[in-house]
Amino acid sequence: MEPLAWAELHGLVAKECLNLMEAMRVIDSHTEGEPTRLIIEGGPDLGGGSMAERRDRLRDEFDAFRRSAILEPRGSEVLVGALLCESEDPSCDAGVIFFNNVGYLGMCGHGAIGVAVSLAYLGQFDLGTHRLETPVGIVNVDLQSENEVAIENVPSYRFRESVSVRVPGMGTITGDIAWGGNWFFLISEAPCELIVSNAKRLTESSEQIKRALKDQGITGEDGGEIDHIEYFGPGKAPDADSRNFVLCPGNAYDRSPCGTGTSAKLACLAATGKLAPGDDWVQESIVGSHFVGSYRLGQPGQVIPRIRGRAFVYSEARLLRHPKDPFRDGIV
Ligand code: PYC
Repeated sequence: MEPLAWAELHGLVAKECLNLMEAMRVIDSHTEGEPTRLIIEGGPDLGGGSMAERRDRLRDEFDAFRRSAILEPRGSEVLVGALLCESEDPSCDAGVIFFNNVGYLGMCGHGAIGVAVSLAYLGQFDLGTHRLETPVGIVNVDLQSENEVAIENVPSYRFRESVSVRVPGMGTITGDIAWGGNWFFLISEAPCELIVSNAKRLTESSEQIKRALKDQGITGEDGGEIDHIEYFGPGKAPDADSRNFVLCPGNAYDRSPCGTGTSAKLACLAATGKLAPGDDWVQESIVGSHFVGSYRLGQPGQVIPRIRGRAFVYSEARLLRHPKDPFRDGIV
């Protein structure tokens, strides 16, 4: 067969196949090591309403879409998805719903930084401040350069101090409960050094703590599950104030210092008077990357955290779902 005819035939077959498939267009980035998959086309029609209402509709009616975008074979447990939506609030530039391998997040700090850098990569965000509507409130994102972003997160606060939980095989563990856009249990003493080679031990012990909190009915203020567990230890870099390990809801650990986790930490530092408004707090992650956090005062008892970090786009792709693919909705 003539090479040209072969190519044409081949092209045709490929085109026909593509017509059968559903495709979503994604931009993948990582923020201080933690990946974000921004979905810019191909999401379900969620209609109007607040971002919380649309997040609920996505969860109740289109959860297969989340699984397809995030689970293997197209994704992994480490990925956080961000579905780009039109905002309801006219003062916002975009709306976003964050999710992971097991469900939906209120906010995601590393994700918001990744979204801003990805939208800049697409030419949709200029340098300067933009507003993102999330299911738990509005987040200001200040794009400072191609890769540097400072977010002003939703109001954050320490809900309870020094809460003890009995953990089978570990004894009594004490920590603070704080909101940073998700619910966190913050523990100042880790069972071992916060280094990647200890990730298995840190993951298993924090999973046990998460389970014990749930079993003993210890929740966030609104009854919300405390689905993020955070250990703290001394920083390793000379300028780091602290290092953390953050267990995410699907039991993967955050490679970044976790934007909402750092916000929860800032709320606790403010509550104990250990950090003054406007002062910097350098939070190092388990992989050695860092966020620079600070806060201003919000409503009584609340702080408005500011988290600065870097993100880099590493891929743009069309994810395809062939109707005959047994794993078109991911491997559950
Ligand atoms: O950066 O807020 C965050 C986050 C939450 C879960 C993973 N990253």
